[in-house]
Amino acid sequence: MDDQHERESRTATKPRPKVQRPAMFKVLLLNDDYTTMEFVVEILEKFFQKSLEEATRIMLHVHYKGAGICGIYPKEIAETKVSLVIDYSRKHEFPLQCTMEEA
Ligand code: TYC
Repeated sequence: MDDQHERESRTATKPRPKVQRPAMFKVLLLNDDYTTMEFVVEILEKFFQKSLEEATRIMLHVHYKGAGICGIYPKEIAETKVSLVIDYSRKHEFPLQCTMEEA
C-alpha cells in the first residue's frame, strides 16, 4: 500500500466516539384575548432574555398568527421555562398559555 492510500484507509476506518446531542424543544407562547401585550413583552424579556424590540416582534407574531417560538432548549430547561411562565402568569391573573414541542 502506498503512503497516500494507507493514510486514506486509516482515516476512513477511524472509530468515532458517539456524541449524544440532547433532544431540543421549542417553547411556544399561545395567543389569547385577555393577556395584555405589555405583559407578554415582559415575559419574553424576563424569562427568554429578549430585547424590547425582539420581545415586541415575537409578541406581535403570536398576536396575529396564534402561536410563536420564544426559544429552543434542552428538555429540562424547556420544561422549567414553561412552568415559570405559567406560574408567573397565574400569579398576575393572566390566562397566558405556554407549551413545548420537540424541535
Ligand atoms: N392578543 C392579546 C391582546 O390583544 C395579546 C397577546 C399576545 C396575548 C401574545 C397572548 O401570547 C400572547 N391583548
